[in-house]
Amino acid sequence: MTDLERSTREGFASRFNRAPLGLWSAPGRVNLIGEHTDYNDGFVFPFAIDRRTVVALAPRTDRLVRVASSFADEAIELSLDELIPENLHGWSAYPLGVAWALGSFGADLAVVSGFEVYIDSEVPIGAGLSSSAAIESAVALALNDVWGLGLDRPTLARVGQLAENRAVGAPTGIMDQSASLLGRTDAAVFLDCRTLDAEVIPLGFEAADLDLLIIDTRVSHSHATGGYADRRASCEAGAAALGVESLRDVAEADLGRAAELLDDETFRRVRHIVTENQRVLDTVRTLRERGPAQIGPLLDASHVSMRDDFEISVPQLDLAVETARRAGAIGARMTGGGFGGAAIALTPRVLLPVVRTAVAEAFRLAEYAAPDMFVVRAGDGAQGHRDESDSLPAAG
Ligand code: GAF
Repeated sequence: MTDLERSTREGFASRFNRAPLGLWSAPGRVNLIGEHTDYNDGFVFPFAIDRRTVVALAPRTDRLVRVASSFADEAIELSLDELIPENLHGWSAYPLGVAWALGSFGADLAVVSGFEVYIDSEVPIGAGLSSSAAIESAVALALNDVWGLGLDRPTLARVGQLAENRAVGAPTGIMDQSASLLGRTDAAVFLDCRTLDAEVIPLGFEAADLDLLIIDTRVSHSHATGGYADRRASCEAGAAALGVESLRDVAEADLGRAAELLDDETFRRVRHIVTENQRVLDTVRTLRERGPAQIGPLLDASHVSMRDDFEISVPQLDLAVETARRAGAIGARMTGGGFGGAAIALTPRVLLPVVRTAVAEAFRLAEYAAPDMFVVRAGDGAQGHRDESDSLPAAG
């Protein structure tokens, strides 16, 4: 048992005065490439990281739900009869939103049992590593088991997305939950967000002596407000003006016509999505044919596109990316929804200290808050087990 699993079990016991039925966990994610393409029916290539959220959960015999966590003092209580998005607020909207969303995927919320859940996490909050998807995926896996729903993992990803869209109010796509549920050690998830076909592809970073450095700028962001929804609306407006169902249906060869039909800003939003989809395909092909040391230019081009066309970067992210590249990273880009959060820098292991020092110094000179920097590795997706058995079969 890991330290985090032990502390989650203890947190449950001290909060609810009994033992949980079991522990379920799910990781945060890093997106290697493919940004804002998920809600445009496009391609993404994220991986689950080696930092997890653990939930300890036990059913009740009545209809009460009680939710507690290591990151909030108060426990939230409500009856399953009151479980609607309008009643869910703050951090508890993530776990409770999942319970509500399962009602759209086969759970009969009028008859299922209440439950108690305690949540602890080592996924940094606000760093752009999807601490939210980690909670949603762990809770979805736990309730899928405890309520006996038999849903497969792609469906559990849709449950988490629905919770995020309706209970949290962030109009996000399917990428983060898919990575958290489908990820594997040393591999990334190549996901077609239109068909939800997923392929797990080895990254080979270890063998190539490469590390993925996270540079968390500590500029906070929220996808429930402002820019994220605005970008999504621009994409939908662009698709409508071009007469296609989604921007997935626009090819690079169509961009000339798009430039004539669209205003400059909408055109640049569209161009980011179209070229980013192609960069995901190129990254997967390059990785397979030439290895991870060759994908750097695609990461760099992705950042430029997000900075100039999609306009979701911030000066701290640009500085992190430029400095890391100059200090020896083979490719770097902001990752996640943007407007803050983290950059990634794919770095030869021997140059890690040089890159870290250069970025820290650049931030100091610019008088920005010191960034938080750490290496992440691709880890396994969500998993869980009840106490009385060693392990549960994978969902689905
Ligand atoms: C956030 C969202 F949750 C994802 O669905 C995705 O759109 C991402 O931003 C941008 O690629 O993480």
